[in-house]
Amino acid sequence: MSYFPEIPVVQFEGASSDNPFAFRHYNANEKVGNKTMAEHLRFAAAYWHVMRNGLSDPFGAPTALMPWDDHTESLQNALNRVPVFFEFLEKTTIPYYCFHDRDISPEGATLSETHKNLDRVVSAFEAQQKQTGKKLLWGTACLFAHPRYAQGAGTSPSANVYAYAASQVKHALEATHRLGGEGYVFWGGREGYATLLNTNMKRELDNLATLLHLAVDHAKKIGFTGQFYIEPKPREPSTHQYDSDSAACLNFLREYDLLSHFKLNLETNHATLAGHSMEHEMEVAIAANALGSVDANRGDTLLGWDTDQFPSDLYLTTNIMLRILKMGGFTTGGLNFDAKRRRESHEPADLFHAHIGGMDAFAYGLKAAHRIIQSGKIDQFVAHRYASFDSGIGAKIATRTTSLDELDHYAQEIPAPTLESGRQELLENIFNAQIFG
Ligand code: XLS
Ligand code: NI
Ligand code: NI
Repeated sequence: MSYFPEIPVVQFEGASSDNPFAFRHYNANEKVGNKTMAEHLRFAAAYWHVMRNGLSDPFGAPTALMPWDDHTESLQNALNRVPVFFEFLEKTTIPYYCFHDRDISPEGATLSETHKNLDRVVSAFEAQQKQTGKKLLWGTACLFAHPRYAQGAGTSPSANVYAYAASQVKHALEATHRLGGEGYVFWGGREGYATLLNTNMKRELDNLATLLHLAVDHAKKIGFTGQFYIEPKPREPSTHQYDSDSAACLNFLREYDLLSHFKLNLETNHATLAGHSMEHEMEVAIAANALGSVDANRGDTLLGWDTDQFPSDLYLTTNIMLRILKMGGFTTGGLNFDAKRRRESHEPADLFHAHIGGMDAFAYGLKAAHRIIQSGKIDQFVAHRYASFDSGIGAKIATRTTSLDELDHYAQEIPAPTLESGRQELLENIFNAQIFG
């Protein structure tokens, strides 16, 4: 039985191919440096977008055609979706996936029935993983959709709501563990506030940190050794979310003694919502040795919200892969397409066009980033730009073995410093030369 009978298993055909269901750059086993493209890129598909996103928007009904789905919240419908998703993974050759507990299984009449539903669907995932060799990059709990979480989950003003959230985290973590997940994500869409008039910020942050500590403790208890991540986002759906950007997350993790247990899962469109570039967010995380994984998408410069579009911008993919390569590659993380088709792209075939395009854009970015590193020109320029800190008075500053007295004396003895060009335009030309190939 095939759910996508018209779609072939997507193969690499090279840049000259005009087959819309072929890769032009992503060649899984081709080596770039000392690893294959598949090893570098570690692509994952997001269950919530592929299987559950009907493509509605705040002004209009869903448009997505999902002939396999009966549009009920029944357990049977949840089970029916599972083989569809795995056929999708097989045909796109995407090796990993990510899920929220509530994407894959419905709420029951009681919390314990809800957990039973999850267990049942996880068994179906387990069987499909065994059959196809597909793997779980990370799991997470949806602590933002249900009305009970309207005022927060780990930051709810109600201890009972908090307990519900904790119960969900426990079961989602156990499901992730059962499926051999390499990571577990916390994204706090409701962990923030709408107004400070009713908010005790300190109390909410303390409680949120406790939830993360409890999760770390529980992971130890059940033997889950995967990586925990926080995914920053400044707003949407909440007016202000505590995990607003890389710097805010790192500060929170440090303050509450969680930095040794967590890394960041950075999403491009969240970076731009926070008023940063993705490159900026990555540099901040990498400097703290805390870049774990990437939610690969992009925003639209003309729209101010999280459009979660598929990555197609080669500048962006090159910049992302440049930083991934420089940090030595992903370990537990990967490139998760947390991206949705446009509402107008409602046919199943569009799911394939979207992912094929994203995979090719990242494969191209990987090759360009590798060429940039190989040419060494930008790295040499940057090294030279800071070379004055490698010896003499600069080395004393770098090793913090000087004083204001010494620097004062030194500065008065030397000729006035002259300005050296930052060469931004030259560097942009060098970067472009490698994108052109
Ligand atoms: C929403 C987030 C979400 C997380 C997982 O904006 O990107 O999808 O990745 O909860
Ligand atoms: Ni995301
Ligand atoms: Ni997002």
